[in-house]
Amino acid sequence: MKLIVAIVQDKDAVRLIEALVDQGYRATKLATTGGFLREGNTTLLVGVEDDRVDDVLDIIRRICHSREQLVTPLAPVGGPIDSYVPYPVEVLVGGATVFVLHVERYERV
Ligand code: 2BA
Repeated sequence: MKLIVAIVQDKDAVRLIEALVDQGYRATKLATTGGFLREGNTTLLVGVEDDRVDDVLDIIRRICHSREQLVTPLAPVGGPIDSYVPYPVEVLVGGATVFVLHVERYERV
């Protein structure tokens, strides 16, 4: 068995959960925050048999889209703040960031 940990954008999360549940998968949704943008994103935990991993990844690929997002860098620590002009820069946010972990043991009590 595998645990799929998928970090996705909030905009894609509802459709992704619906698609997973429609296909008979069990999923848990966590409200998370990206360390770089410090903005909300969604982490899904999906426990599946090994032979279902690729199907779940296909569903994630189909639903989750990359988007460009503007981020304004913070002033450099210790640097001159009065002359610092924060220009927004674009970053490309996934898609999805997916980890597939081996599950040692799974029980539903
Ligand atoms: P954030 O950490 O908020 O990152 C959002 C986007 O900012 C990233 O998109 C990436 O394009 C950019 N970015 C992140 N760290 C950067 C850095 N040090 N320098 C330049 N650009 C940077 P994604 O790569 O698609 O990541 C989306 C979210 O997935 C991340 O949100 C984070 O919550 C999670 N994530 C990505 N890689 C991870 C990892 N190795 N471990 C844990 N979480 C991860």
